[in-house]
Amino acid sequence: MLTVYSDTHRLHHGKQELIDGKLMPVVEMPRRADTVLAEVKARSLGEVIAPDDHGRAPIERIHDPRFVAFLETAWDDWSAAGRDYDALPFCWGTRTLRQDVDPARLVGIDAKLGYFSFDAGTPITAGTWTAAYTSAQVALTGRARLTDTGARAVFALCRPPGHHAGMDTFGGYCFLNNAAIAAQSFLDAGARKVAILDVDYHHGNGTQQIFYSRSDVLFCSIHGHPQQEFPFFLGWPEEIGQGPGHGFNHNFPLPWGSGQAPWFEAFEAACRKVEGYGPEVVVVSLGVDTFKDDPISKFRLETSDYPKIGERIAAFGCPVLFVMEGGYAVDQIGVNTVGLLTGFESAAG
Ligand code: SP5
Ligand code: ZN
Repeated sequence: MLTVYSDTHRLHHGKQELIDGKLMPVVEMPRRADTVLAEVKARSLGEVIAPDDHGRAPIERIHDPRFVAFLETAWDDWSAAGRDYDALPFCWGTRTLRQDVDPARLVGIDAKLGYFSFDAGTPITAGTWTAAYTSAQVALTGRARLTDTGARAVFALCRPPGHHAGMDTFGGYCFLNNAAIAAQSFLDAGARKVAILDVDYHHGNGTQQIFYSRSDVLFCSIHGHPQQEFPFFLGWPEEIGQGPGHGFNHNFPLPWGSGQAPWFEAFEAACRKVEGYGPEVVVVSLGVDTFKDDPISKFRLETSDYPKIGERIAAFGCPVLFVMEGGYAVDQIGVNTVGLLTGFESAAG
């Protein structure tokens, strides 16, 4: 299996995030991608290539251009305000404040950070824009390779991750929604039905929001129940899509402590939704924070479970783009991620 990867991810290295009410060292660190790449090489998964530059247009098929422009200049605006440490928002326009302010009227960086975000756990640093832009290009290059070569699968080793980023919001360590950008790019290259299967521990709230009213992209997610887990305010089972998207969104939330049996039962139900939809291509939002030793998550999958996930995905029988999302047990995310991919390869033949 081909891997797409760029060292540019290193330019995004936040120092601290707000976690349990305290500023703590970030868990979404460059060494995550290093561990995965090292295992790709150790297991001889296949060739590793650098991304091509597909430009800004495919990003703006998903994200509001004002949001993209904000991300591009956020660090400079923050620096111009005299700050030489990571940028974090602290004030949001929730229910009792105005929801409809034209963002063009928001002048200060603190207002813009609040407008375009939903959490205080996602620091912006000097290299964040370049890293996030390149991460989207990694996914887009994976999409192009899959379309152009007729390969069964490609691995887009994206960092920073993407599935929490909405049409005009960043959060959950995500800035640009790599999986959504790739899914749209498949459609723009001629596909008519794309499914996104999100196996990250957290709900892919950004991906759900982006495609919630559409029937050309099915979204299925297995994740920590929003009653207990971030992002709390989306990911409930009754969210099944709206308007033309009604019936094209499926959430499978599970309680803290869920291990192999309940996880695979929910995963099987999600896989059946994918198969019932009959997509031409599947994008997998591949997080391995479902692992029992993940420092911020509370599922209990074991290393031996990951190849089985890959085997089941291979049974879809259609091309698959794997897009890296979360996973914070840094020493094991390589083994678990590549274990899933080699499980896919052995079953896909
Ligand atoms: C891509 C991805 O996996 N993003 C995850 C973002 C999670 N951010 C919120 C983390 C909250 C952690 N709370 C548990 C603290 C343990 N003491
Ligand atoms: Zn996650």
